[in-house]
Amino acid sequence: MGQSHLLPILGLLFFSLIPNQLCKICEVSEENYFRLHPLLSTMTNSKYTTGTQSADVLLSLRLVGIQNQTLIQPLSQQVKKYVGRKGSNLSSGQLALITLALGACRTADEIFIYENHLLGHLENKLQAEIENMTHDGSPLTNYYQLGLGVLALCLFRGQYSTSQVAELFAPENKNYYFHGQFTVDTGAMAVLALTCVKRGLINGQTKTDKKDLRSIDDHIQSLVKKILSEKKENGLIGNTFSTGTAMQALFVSSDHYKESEWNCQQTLDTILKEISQGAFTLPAAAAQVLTTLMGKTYLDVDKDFSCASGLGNFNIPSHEPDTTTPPNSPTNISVHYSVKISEIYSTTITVPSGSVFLDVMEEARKKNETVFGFTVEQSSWGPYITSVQGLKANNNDRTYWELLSNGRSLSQGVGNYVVHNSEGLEVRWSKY
Ligand code: CBY
Repeated sequence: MGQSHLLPILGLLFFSLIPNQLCKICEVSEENYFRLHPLLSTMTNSKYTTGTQSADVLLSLRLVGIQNQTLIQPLSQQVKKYVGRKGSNLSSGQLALITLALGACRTADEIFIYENHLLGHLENKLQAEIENMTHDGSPLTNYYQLGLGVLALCLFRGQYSTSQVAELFAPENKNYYFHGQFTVDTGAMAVLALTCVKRGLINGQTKTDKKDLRSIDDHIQSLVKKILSEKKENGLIGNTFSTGTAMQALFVSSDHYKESEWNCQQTLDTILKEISQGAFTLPAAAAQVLTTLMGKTYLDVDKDFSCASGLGNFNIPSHEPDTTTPPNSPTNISVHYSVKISEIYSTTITVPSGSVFLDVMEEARKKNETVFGFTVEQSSWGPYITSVQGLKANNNDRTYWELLSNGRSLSQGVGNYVVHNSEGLEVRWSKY
């Protein structure tokens, strides 16, 4: 065969290898779609308490290609109403998430992004985050939100400085760590943002500076290594709720690790098992993991690309039978509850079985408002404790109220964690 014949074949081979090399994805096969039903029912049957929760769900439905307008329309309305209500009080990450959801694919929602100058607002919010860091090292919110912000600006061609991004997301930055421990959610979001910026530099959309490109690539390399080192024996990366985002980061950065370093199928199987055990009861949690399990990542957001209909033959469960029906006559359980600042204040509380951490805190407050009084705010992950005994958590000081059970930090919030008989629950004044 002459050279002229070989060239097109080599070209074809080259192009068929590129996507594989840049993006290695394992996803749920069609015969296993039914195992995703619990996620869909969490996402479609919950009452959304915050607009960011709706944004999380909207983004996911659009990315996986669910086109059902009776589901999509109300979510899109809720998100827009929320922007109207909160205006400039939205945080950087909230604005970013809302922009991603409204512009996930080509729809009329795009106009809303531009009419309301969401990108300009996001640019200002990110500058305010960075400004706050020059004072005491911590952003106004957190590094996960900074990652989301840069990701949205990059995907929607907003303004940002690549050298600033390269500097901000250096892996040794303290904001990647809580209690000295690398946070997988935060690292994974940074990898997604940095990969978007890197692609922009390579494709020549942004002015290429070789030094920035090299340092961004080094950061991705080192963050991927840190993410992989948080892989557990069962395949989870970090914990149940960070695994989805971690998988997305690994999907888009497969040129930074060897195939032998990550068994994607094992991680996928463990997540499917966790779904069947009812782990994903929060819309935000279900939405993030659904995107991943359908082989999509936040880098697939493209306002100029028509909305896919990937899940055309996917049955959306209308009313999932409730598998967690409480027993007919609720039995009571009792738990130990304490608030720890430097002193410990303890009590014993009786609640119906099936109660969550927040129920225990409310019972304790009824007993003694001074000692057990607290305030709570809604977040996209459910209620978040902001103060106890009047002592308020503060981002600049990196203080927060940590939840523990028998001395171990919990991986669920107060609205979600179901308490057990004779368990020792604690809210502790902590520094991350
Ligand atoms: N999202 C955010 O801004 C949050 C970013 C995030 C990294 C987030 C986890 C991951 C995500 N996907 O959104 C995050 N948590 C942060 C940054 C924080 C800090 C918030 C303060 C700040 N600077 O903004 C802080 C204080 C360290 C923190 N999380 C505290 C807590 C505890 C809350 C207790 C309380 N006071 O109510 C708690 C319960 C841990 C504990 N044992 O005390 C906690 N977080 C948990 C469990 C979680 C996970 C929730 C999982 C679940 N099923 O409920 C989490 C997904 C998340 C939300 N935190 Co934080 C991490 C995980 O376990 N994988 C952007 C916005 C637009 O949505």
